[in-house]
Amino acid sequence: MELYDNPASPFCRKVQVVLRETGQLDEVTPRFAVGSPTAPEQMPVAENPLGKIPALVRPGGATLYDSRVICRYLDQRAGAGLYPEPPALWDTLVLEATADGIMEAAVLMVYEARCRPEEIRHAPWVAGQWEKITRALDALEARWMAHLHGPFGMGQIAVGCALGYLDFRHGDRDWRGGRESLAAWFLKISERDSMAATLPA
Ligand code: GSF
Repeated sequence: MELYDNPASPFCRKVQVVLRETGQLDEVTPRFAVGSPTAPEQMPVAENPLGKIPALVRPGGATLYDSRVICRYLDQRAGAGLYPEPPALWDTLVLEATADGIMEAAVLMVYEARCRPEEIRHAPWVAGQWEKITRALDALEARWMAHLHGPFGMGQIAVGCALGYLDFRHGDRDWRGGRESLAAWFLKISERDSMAATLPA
């Protein structure tokens, strides 16, 4: 299989962590891809019409995107159990969606600065993205710590990748302030081999 990938992408990192956690790293050949909505030339637009990464090309099967589909596929393929059976599944999926929402807002903030000319940038829109992130972080701190400290699975992987991306791209914004439990949990999960081997770059 071929994986369109970039080490700076938090969505690609989810897939890279799952590959390591499920022992499938050797089954995937990475294909470096870089781009944005305004520069899709080097993105796998033939494989994913949305022009986004990650995208997993499978011989004899449809290309898979987005990261949630790829992670679920890799987990099932290995029988690894990163997604539990219902009803626990619904919590895992909501937690993954929350983490993905943090990543999406954080990536849009980067694109606003990178893709949009300075004179038409809109500060309230950027502030609104950061508000989404802070609300989601507050929800993690207030409601999800028991789950995060529970059995390891896709929810923990996704949240770990989201927090790592905040450090990588928005390190000046102090997401840890007032969220001591989440910060301590992140320190611990960052020590896992799969997380340490996939630091954003
Ligand atoms: C989001 C992927 C995405 O936005 C997923 O895979 O879960 N919901 C999708 N990827 C970014 C790269 S990034 O992680 O910074 C991407 O491909 N952007 C190009 C674009 O045109 O938005």
